[in-house]
Amino acid sequence: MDNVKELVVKGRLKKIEPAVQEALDAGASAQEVLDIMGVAMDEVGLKFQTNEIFISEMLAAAKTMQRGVGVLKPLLGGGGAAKLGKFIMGTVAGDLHDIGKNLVEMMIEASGFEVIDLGVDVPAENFVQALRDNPDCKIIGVSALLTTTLDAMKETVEAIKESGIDVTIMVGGAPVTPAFAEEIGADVYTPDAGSAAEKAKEIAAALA
Ligand code: B1M
Repeated sequence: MDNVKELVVKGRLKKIEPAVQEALDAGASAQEVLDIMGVAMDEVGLKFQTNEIFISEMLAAAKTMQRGVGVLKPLLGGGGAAKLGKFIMGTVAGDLHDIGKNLVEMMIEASGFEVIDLGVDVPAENFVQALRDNPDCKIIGVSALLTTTLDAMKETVEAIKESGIDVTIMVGGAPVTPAFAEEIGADVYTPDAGSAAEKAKEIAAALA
């Protein structure tokens, strides 16, 4: 596990897959390996903040984590046919962070939803258009990782509300708080991928 963490922090892309496999073989659970990679990313964020590393190194760490997550994916998600309906998700305009979004999508998909991924840097109108294109979709997820893109999250929620489309709006991401979610009129805030998937299942059950 220490090796996995160090490889993510240092952005050692080529070495991460065998290291993750080694940690699993040694008895670590997929969730534990995922958690340690999250700890590594926090360390990377701190190093960036204190000018110890450059953006290129932060990007290398992100790519390394993403590749490591690839090894865990079959273990974290049960897969199976989508039974709970569609779930549209994206990261707001101006924001390129997608590791957290991808994890949320992975857990939601594993819970039985068909996930429609809008990607990153998604303008508010594209969220609305995706809902128009998928009128059977009853839940949408909006992610933001920068304090500077919280305004874009607000605009996105407003645009969806103004469209009159009947959909439950879930929001999340590191700078998002329950109070902010309430202030902008989002329906649900969850702090992480696991709780997002749980909440989405609850919503789908209530709508069924
Ligand atoms: Co950026 N970045 N970054 N970055 N980056 C942060 C967020 C930062 C905190 C680093 C720091 O300074 N300490 C800081 C933001 C400061 C702030 O706004 N207060 C920052 C900055 C400043 C920037 C740039 C502006 C740097 C620059 O250019 N000067 C720039 C912005 C680019 C842009 O978006 N326009 C930038 C760029 C990048 C990279 C491209 C290099 C890379 C992203 C690569 C990628 O995503 N493909 C990157 C990275 C990797 C980070 C850190 C280090 C790690 C983010 C991450 O992947 N975490 C990050 C520091 C940190 O987070 N500690 C940082 C792991 C991931 C699993 O967690 O994304 O939080 P997270 O997702 C969680 C929850 O938040 C939640 O569930 C997820 C899983 O449990 N969640 C939801 C997320 N969405 C949800 C939605 C939900 C529910 C839960 O419902 C719908």
